[in-house]
Amino acid sequence: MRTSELLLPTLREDPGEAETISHKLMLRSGLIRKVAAGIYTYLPLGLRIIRKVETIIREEMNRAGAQELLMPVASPAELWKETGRWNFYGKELLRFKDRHERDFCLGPTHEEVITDLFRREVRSYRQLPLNFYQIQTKFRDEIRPRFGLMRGREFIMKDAYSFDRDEAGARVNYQKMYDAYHRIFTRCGLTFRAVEADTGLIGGTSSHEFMVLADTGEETIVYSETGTYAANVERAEVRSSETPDDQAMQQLQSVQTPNRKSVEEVAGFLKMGLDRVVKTLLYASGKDLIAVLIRGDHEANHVKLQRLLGVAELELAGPATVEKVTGAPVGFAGPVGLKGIRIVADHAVKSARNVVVGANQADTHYVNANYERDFHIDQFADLRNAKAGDLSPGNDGVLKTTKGIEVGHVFMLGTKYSEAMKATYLDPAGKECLAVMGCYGIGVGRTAAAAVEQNHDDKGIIWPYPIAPFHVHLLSLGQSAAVSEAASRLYSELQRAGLEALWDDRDERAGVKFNDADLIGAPYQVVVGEKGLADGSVEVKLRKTGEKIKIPASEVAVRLSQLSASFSDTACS
Ligand code: 9G3
Repeated sequence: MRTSELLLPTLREDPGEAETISHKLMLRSGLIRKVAAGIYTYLPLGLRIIRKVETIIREEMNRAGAQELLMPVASPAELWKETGRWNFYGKELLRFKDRHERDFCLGPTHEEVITDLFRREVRSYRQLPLNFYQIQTKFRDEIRPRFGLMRGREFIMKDAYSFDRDEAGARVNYQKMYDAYHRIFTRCGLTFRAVEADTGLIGGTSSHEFMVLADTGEETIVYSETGTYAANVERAEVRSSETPDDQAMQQLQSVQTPNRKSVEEVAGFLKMGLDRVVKTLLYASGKDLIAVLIRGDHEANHVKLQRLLGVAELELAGPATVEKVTGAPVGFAGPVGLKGIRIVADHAVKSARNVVVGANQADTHYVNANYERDFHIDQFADLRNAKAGDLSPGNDGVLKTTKGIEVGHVFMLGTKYSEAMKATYLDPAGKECLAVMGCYGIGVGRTAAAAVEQNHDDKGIIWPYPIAPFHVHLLSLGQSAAVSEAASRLYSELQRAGLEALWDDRDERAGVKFNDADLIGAPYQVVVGEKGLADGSVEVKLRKTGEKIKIPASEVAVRLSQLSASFSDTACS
């Protein structure tokens, strides 16, 4: 392709709304453009990357024995009502009515649709195992779409669904998908790690997330420094190692804490450690309210609380609700005398003695509050985030934390959907049996964005060879006939050698072309200029290292295609 014919609107500056480096660079290098919040157009160069990721995914899914199909974006409400998810999900499920007033949603995932296909078309155990996949557009109406393709509302997902006769069969498919994901992300040139994950609201028995390790990742991973344990912090159990606090109970006392609301402010004001304060968080799920007690030095785990309550919709109650329930503004809520609301607490609260809690009165806290004597708790559960220094649940050392971007997720689903939708097969004895399912997702755009998060410098993107939009960025400097002829010849030779070349043939200054080439991030840059041509040579630059070598123009195509053979992803799979 020639830049003069392409829509490739590179930007000199970071657009204001972009926060993460991948969002900034994907906008600046002309890969995507926003149409609405969380909704993007993939420009020609951006689409080339998406298509390369899809091709790697397709090859590995086919190799793993999955068969590709394509399900619709519009999903009828009836199917979602059978599984109870039509009402389970809130505004994230974008619903609409057709001209006949029938209810539909834009598919955020396709368990219902694929299970409906299965129950209509599959009858015998002989037809199992089956594994269907699609690479298709999803819609999830996120409250706060951000970070470009990292958390969009409309996005391309590869989603696969396996059907087996039994749990043992399902585990075989799960392992095949797990291994296929390992090959996919390796071939995409990513540094990643599979971690134990929460089965969340999808249900099912176990799952793993494939995380691209990056400091800007939204997910927190806890892992054992000396062992093999690694999990998304949403899922990581906490092995309560609190030693019972055996100090005597002191007398309950209310103290003035003028305008001290946060745990830090209260602890600082009372000259106590954060672990001596117990925070009371009020959550609302629809109309239901619940008070959650967490020790001051711990973080509440939203996903664990959702699982405990079995709800999808859960958020911190607003200030008005807090005021109504506790009689005090936010920051002074506490369990003492709190009536008419369920109180759950993290295990660590149970053994805490003489703690500080809100007094349900403005600017007032209690000190020396003690569970059972001064306040009751309806249920104890593991409700906090594991943190660095905790004992590993894998019993293999002490935990550390790091950040990751979730690019893939594999789930053992069990019979949750086949039971709800009566998706059965006849076993050899002719008995109706529930199909055992698995489901497996990859965010295609998110994989590309994660690759940028992991592969960039201050000049721009450094694409891993297998998913680069082009292998060679050919720059002709100046408008002389000699340069244009040499560049044109080289352009054809590169293509004949099987390399994808982007020729920057614009009438632009050299500096503009160099900056754009570094920003766009093709693995190789080839510069054709008057000076070099004087001795028949061109300059080749390796984007990743900045290393430059002079090569006779006649040898460039061969040398680069040899070099590329070592980079191409099939070589490293
Ligand atoms: C919804 C909405 C959002 C959702 C879901 C349903 C996430 C939902 C989980 C999954 C599980 C797997 C197949 C591919 C791999 C992931 N967000 N999930 O089920 F209605 Cl609005 O999607 N599905």
